[in-house]
Amino acid sequence: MIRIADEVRDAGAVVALETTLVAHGFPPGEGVEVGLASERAVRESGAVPATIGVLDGELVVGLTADELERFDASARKLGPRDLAAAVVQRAVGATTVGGTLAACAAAGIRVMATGGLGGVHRGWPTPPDVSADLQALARATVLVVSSGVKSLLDVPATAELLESSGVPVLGFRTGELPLFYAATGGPPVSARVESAAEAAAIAAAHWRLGGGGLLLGRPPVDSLDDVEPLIERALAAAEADGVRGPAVTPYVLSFLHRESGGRTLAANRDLIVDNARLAGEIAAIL
Ligand code: PSU
Ligand code: MN
Repeated sequence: MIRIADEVRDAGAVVALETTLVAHGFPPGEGVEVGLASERAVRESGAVPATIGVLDGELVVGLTADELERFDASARKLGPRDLAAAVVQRAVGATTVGGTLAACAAAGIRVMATGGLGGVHRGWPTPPDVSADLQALARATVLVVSSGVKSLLDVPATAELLESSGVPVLGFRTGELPLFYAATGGPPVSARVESAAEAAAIAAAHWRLGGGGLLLGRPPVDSLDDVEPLIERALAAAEADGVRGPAVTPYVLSFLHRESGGRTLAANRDLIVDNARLAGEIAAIL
């Protein structure tokens, strides 16, 4: 039911990568390129990438490049609760951060990278939409490297929930949780770190103390500071089109990619690959 690639099983340092951003976060074809670029970045840091998804009745930890090609917009989006059904029903299933963390537990992986964590959607409790990423992170024994929480969400509320759940929120050379496309303006982190080694040491200490998941926020190198009006337009369009639940994030991302003339797309790609590189450095140290 679970297939772990030999290279992943034998590796000392592994970084888990998700497939929802591959299938649903980019225009057709480009998501696979981002996934492969992330894998290369992990390798350049001295770790082995384990891209995770459900295929042909198995939860695969360490997809091949050919297998990754099958993750297009028709793939199911799999949170933690969806893994079993996708395996039994032999669906092509793209794992979210939460779904990927569930696989990390099964495979013993301690570091993962993504673009932006899911969280509390704006307007809570209407809709009462909170990503399963948060509970999964609280339960996992994994350090997630991201550019904070996706800023189409209610980031301060998400930060509060992370605090309530006992999840350390580390800032990579910043005291503010990055706002996905924007480097500054987010809520304060619980601790600022200056290096990959310091983040690795804190994660190891957190686990020795019986703790679970940690978030490490790495700010995007090229900060986009003018996206908020576009995000508001995207959310209004989603509402007008009756888009709900798991469909909201893919809808909003593609709206932004289109309406920004590709600026958010380039930013999203770069930050994902840079997060994968940093995650690789941390895995190599751990
Ligand atoms: N980061 C990106 N693009 C994405 C995601 C993260 O740059 O598409 C995905 C992750 O898989 C995350 C999901 O778990 O968005 C959150 O979806 P939702 O808001 O529906 O929980
Ligand atoms: Mn949701």
